[in-house]
Amino acid sequence: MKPQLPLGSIYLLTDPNLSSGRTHEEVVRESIAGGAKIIQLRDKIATTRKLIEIGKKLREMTLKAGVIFIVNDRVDIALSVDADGVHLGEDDMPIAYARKILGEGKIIGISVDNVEKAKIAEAEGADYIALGPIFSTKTKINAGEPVGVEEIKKVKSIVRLPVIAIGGINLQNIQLVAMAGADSVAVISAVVGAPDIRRAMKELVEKMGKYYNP
Ligand code: TZP
Ligand code: MG
Repeated sequence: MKPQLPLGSIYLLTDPNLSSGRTHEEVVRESIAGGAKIIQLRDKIATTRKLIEIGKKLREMTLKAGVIFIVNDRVDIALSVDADGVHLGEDDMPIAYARKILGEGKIIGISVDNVEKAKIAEAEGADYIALGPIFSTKTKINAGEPVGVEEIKKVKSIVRLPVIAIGGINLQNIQLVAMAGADSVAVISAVVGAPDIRRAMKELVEKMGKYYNP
Protein backbone atom coordinates (compact mmCIF):
# COMPACT_ATOMS: atom_id res chain seq x y z
CA MET A 1 0.00 0.00 0.00
CA LYS A 2 1.16 3.48 -0.83
CA PRO A 3 2.04 5.48 2.31
CA GLN A 4 -0.16 8.50 3.06
CA LEU A 5 1.36 11.96 2.75
CA PRO A 6 0.83 13.86 6.00
CA LEU A 7 -0.94 17.14 5.25
CA GLY A 8 -0.56 20.42 7.11
CA SER A 9 3.01 19.41 7.80
CA ILE A 10 6.60 20.48 7.26
CA TYR A 11 8.70 18.64 4.67
CA LEU A 12 12.44 18.83 5.33
CA LEU A 13 15.04 18.50 2.57
CA THR A 14 18.65 17.89 3.57
CA ASP A 15 21.51 19.88 2.07
CA PRO A 16 25.11 19.14 3.07
CA ASN A 17 26.23 22.59 1.86
CA LEU A 18 24.08 24.37 4.43
CA SER A 19 24.44 22.07 7.43
CA SER A 20 27.57 23.70 8.92
CA GLY A 21 29.31 20.34 9.20
CA ARG A 22 26.35 18.57 10.82
CA THR A 23 25.68 15.13 9.33
CA HIS A 24 22.50 14.13 7.52
CA GLU A 25 21.63 11.96 10.51
CA GLU A 26 22.00 14.82 12.95
CA VAL A 27 19.93 17.16 10.79
CA VAL A 28 17.23 14.53 10.35
CA ARG A 29 17.20 13.49 14.03
CA GLU A 30 16.73 17.08 15.16
CA SER A 31 14.16 17.80 12.46
CA ILE A 32 12.09 14.79 13.47
CA ALA A 33 12.38 15.84 17.12
CA GLY A 34 11.05 19.24 16.07
CA GLY A 35 8.05 17.68 14.33
CA ALA A 36 8.98 17.17 10.64
CA LYS A 37 6.66 14.62 9.04
CA ILE A 38 8.38 14.17 5.66
CA ILE A 39 12.14 13.93 5.10
CA GLN A 40 13.87 14.06 1.74
CA LEU A 41 17.44 12.92 1.26
CA ARG A 42 18.84 15.60 -1.03
CA ASP A 43 22.57 15.50 -1.57
CA LYS A 44 24.06 16.53 -4.88
CA ILE A 45 27.67 15.76 -3.92
CA ALA A 46 27.71 12.33 -2.28
CA THR A 47 28.75 9.28 -4.29
CA THR A 48 26.23 6.55 -5.03
CA ARG A 49 27.83 4.35 -2.40
CA LYS A 50 27.61 7.10 0.19
CA LEU A 51 23.99 7.85 -0.73
CA ILE A 52 23.08 4.23 -0.11
CA GLU A 53 24.79 4.33 3.27
CA ILE A 54 23.06 7.57 4.30
CA GLY A 55 19.77 6.43 2.81
CA LYS A 56 19.78 3.21 4.83
CA LYS A 57 20.34 5.13 8.07
CA LEU A 58 17.68 7.74 7.33
CA ARG A 59 15.25 4.96 6.37
CA GLU A 60 15.75 3.33 9.77
CA MET A 61 15.30 6.61 11.63
CA THR A 62 12.21 7.71 9.71
CA LEU A 63 10.59 4.28 9.97
CA LYS A 64 10.97 4.32 13.76
CA ALA A 65 9.50 7.81 13.93
CA GLY A 66 6.62 7.15 11.53
CA VAL A 67 7.95 9.82 9.19
CA ILE A 68 7.72 9.60 5.38
CA PHE A 69 11.08 9.19 3.66
CA ILE A 70 11.68 10.38 0.08
CA VAL A 71 14.89 10.24 -1.97
CA ASN A 72 15.66 13.09 -4.36
CA ASP A 73 16.55 12.45 -8.03
CA ARG A 74 17.44 8.77 -7.75
CA VAL A 75 14.86 6.06 -8.38
CA ASP A 76 17.49 3.34 -7.92
CA ILE A 77 18.47 4.57 -4.48
CA ALA A 78 14.87 5.09 -3.37
CA LEU A 79 14.12 1.50 -4.30
CA SER A 80 17.24 -0.07 -2.87
CA VAL A 81 16.92 1.56 0.57
CA ASP A 82 13.13 0.98 0.56
CA ALA A 83 12.26 4.67 0.84
CA ASP A 84 8.58 5.63 0.66
CA GLY A 85 9.20 7.33 -2.65
CA VAL A 86 11.24 9.51 -4.94
CA HIS A 87 11.21 13.18 -5.87
CA LEU A 88 11.84 14.00 -9.53
CA GLY A 89 12.56 17.23 -11.38
CA GLU A 90 12.47 18.13 -15.04
CA ASP A 91 15.90 16.61 -15.75
CA ASP A 92 15.21 13.37 -13.91
CA MET A 93 13.52 10.16 -15.00
CA PRO A 94 10.04 10.74 -16.48
CA ILE A 95 7.16 9.62 -14.24
CA ALA A 96 6.07 6.68 -16.40
CA TYR A 97 9.53 5.13 -16.27
CA ALA A 98 9.89 5.72 -12.53
CA ARG A 99 6.46 4.17 -11.98
CA LYS A 100 7.47 1.13 -14.00
CA ILE A 101 10.41 0.57 -11.67
CA LEU A 102 8.80 1.57 -8.37
CA GLY A 103 5.29 0.21 -8.86
CA GLU A 104 2.11 1.57 -7.30
CA GLY A 105 3.29 1.21 -3.71
CA LYS A 106 5.72 4.13 -3.81
CA ILE A 107 5.21 7.88 -3.81
CA ILE A 108 6.40 9.90 -6.80
CA GLY A 109 6.71 13.66 -6.26
CA ILE A 110 7.29 16.09 -9.10
CA SER A 111 8.68 19.66 -9.15
CA VAL A 112 6.56 22.16 -11.09
CA ASP A 113 6.42 25.94 -11.38
CA ASN A 114 3.00 26.50 -12.89
CA VAL A 115 -0.53 25.19 -13.37
CA GLU A 116 0.13 23.64 -16.79
CA LYS A 117 3.00 21.51 -15.53
CA ALA A 118 0.98 20.59 -12.45
CA LYS A 119 -1.84 19.30 -14.68
CA ILE A 120 0.60 17.25 -16.74
CA ALA A 121 2.20 15.77 -13.61
CA GLU A 122 -1.25 14.82 -12.32
CA ALA A 123 -2.23 13.22 -15.64
CA GLU A 124 1.03 11.28 -15.68
CA GLY A 125 0.39 9.79 -12.26
CA ALA A 126 2.36 11.90 -9.79
CA ASP A 127 1.33 11.53 -6.13
CA TYR A 128 2.18 15.09 -5.11
CA ILE A 129 3.63 18.17 -6.67
CA ALA A 130 6.22 20.53 -5.23
CA LEU A 131 5.41 24.02 -6.44
CA GLY A 132 8.06 26.71 -6.47
CA PRO A 133 10.11 28.62 -5.89
CA ILE A 134 7.36 30.52 -4.09
CA PHE A 135 9.81 33.21 -2.94
CA SER A 136 13.35 33.90 -4.08
CA THR A 137 15.93 31.45 -2.81
CA LYS A 138 19.70 31.15 -2.86
CA THR A 139 19.64 27.46 -2.02
CA LYS A 140 19.01 26.18 -5.53
CA ILE A 141 20.85 27.67 -8.47
CA ASN A 142 18.60 27.93 -11.52
CA ALA A 143 15.52 27.66 -9.32
CA GLY A 144 13.80 30.14 -11.65
CA GLU A 145 11.75 33.24 -10.92
CA PRO A 146 9.59 33.20 -7.78
CA VAL A 147 6.01 32.22 -8.62
CA GLY A 148 4.40 33.80 -5.52
CA VAL A 149 1.65 32.53 -3.23
CA GLU A 150 -1.11 33.26 -5.78
CA GLU A 151 0.18 30.35 -7.85
CA ILE A 152 -0.59 28.02 -4.92
CA LYS A 153 -4.25 29.06 -5.03
CA LYS A 154 -4.39 28.61 -8.82
CA VAL A 155 -2.82 25.15 -8.73
CA LYS A 156 -5.01 24.10 -5.79
CA SER A 157 -8.13 25.12 -7.67
CA ILE A 158 -7.18 22.98 -10.67
CA VAL A 159 -5.34 19.87 -9.52
CA ARG A 160 -6.44 17.45 -6.84
CA LEU A 161 -2.97 16.32 -5.84
CA PRO A 162 -1.38 17.51 -2.59
CA VAL A 163 0.54 20.72 -3.26
CA ILE A 164 3.79 21.17 -1.38
CA ALA A 165 5.10 24.73 -1.50
CA ILE A 166 8.87 25.24 -1.71
CA GLY A 167 11.42 28.00 -2.08
CA GLY A 168 12.44 30.77 0.30
CA ILE A 169 9.87 29.81 2.92
CA ASN A 170 10.69 30.74 6.52
CA LEU A 171 9.05 31.63 9.83
CA GLN A 172 8.28 35.15 8.60
CA ASN A 173 6.37 34.17 5.47
CA ILE A 174 5.00 30.67 6.15
CA GLN A 175 1.68 32.15 7.24
CA LEU A 176 1.06 33.48 3.70
CA VAL A 177 1.90 30.10 2.20
CA ALA A 178 -0.32 28.20 4.63
CA MET A 179 -3.21 30.59 4.13
CA ALA A 180 -2.91 30.24 0.35
CA GLY A 181 -3.78 26.56 0.77
CA ALA A 182 -0.44 24.73 0.58
CA ASP A 183 -0.91 21.18 1.88
CA SER A 184 2.60 21.06 3.16
CA VAL A 185 5.61 23.37 3.26
CA ALA A 186 9.08 22.25 2.19
CA VAL A 187 12.13 23.96 3.63
CA ILE A 188 15.87 23.73 3.45
CA SER A 189 17.78 26.80 4.66
CA ALA A 190 15.20 27.91 7.26
CA VAL A 191 15.89 24.68 9.17
CA VAL A 192 19.11 23.10 7.90
CA GLY A 193 20.92 26.43 8.23
CA ALA A 194 19.51 27.26 11.67
CA PRO A 195 21.77 27.07 14.73
CA ASP A 196 19.04 25.13 16.59
CA ILE A 197 17.43 22.82 14.02
CA ARG A 198 14.90 21.32 16.42
CA ARG A 199 13.66 24.67 17.54
CA ALA A 200 13.52 26.11 14.01
CA MET A 201 11.45 23.11 12.89
CA LYS A 202 9.16 23.30 15.93
CA GLU A 203 8.37 26.94 15.26
CA LEU A 204 7.52 26.22 11.62
CA VAL A 205 5.37 23.22 12.56
CA GLU A 206 3.42 25.31 15.07
CA LYS A 207 2.84 28.14 12.63
CA MET A 208 1.81 25.77 9.84
CA GLY A 209 -0.65 24.11 12.23
CA LYS A 210 -2.11 27.47 13.13
CA TYR A 211 -2.60 28.83 9.60
CA TYR A 212 -3.07 25.65 7.51
CA ASN A 213 -6.09 26.30 5.34
CA PRO A 214 -6.85 23.29 3.09
N1 TZP B 1 13.31 23.56 -5.42
C1 TZP B 1 12.74 24.74 -5.68
S1 TZP B 1 13.32 25.93 -4.65
C2 TZP B 1 14.33 24.85 -3.83
C3 TZP B 1 14.20 23.59 -4.40
C4 TZP B 1 14.93 22.38 -3.99
C5 TZP B 1 15.21 25.25 -2.71
C6 TZP B 1 14.48 25.50 -1.44
O1 TZP B 1 15.39 25.87 -0.42
P1 TZP B 1 15.08 27.02 0.64
O2 TZP B 1 16.39 27.17 1.37
O3 TZP B 1 14.01 26.51 1.55
O4 TZP B 1 14.72 28.25 -0.13
MG1 MG C 1 16.06 16.41 -9.29
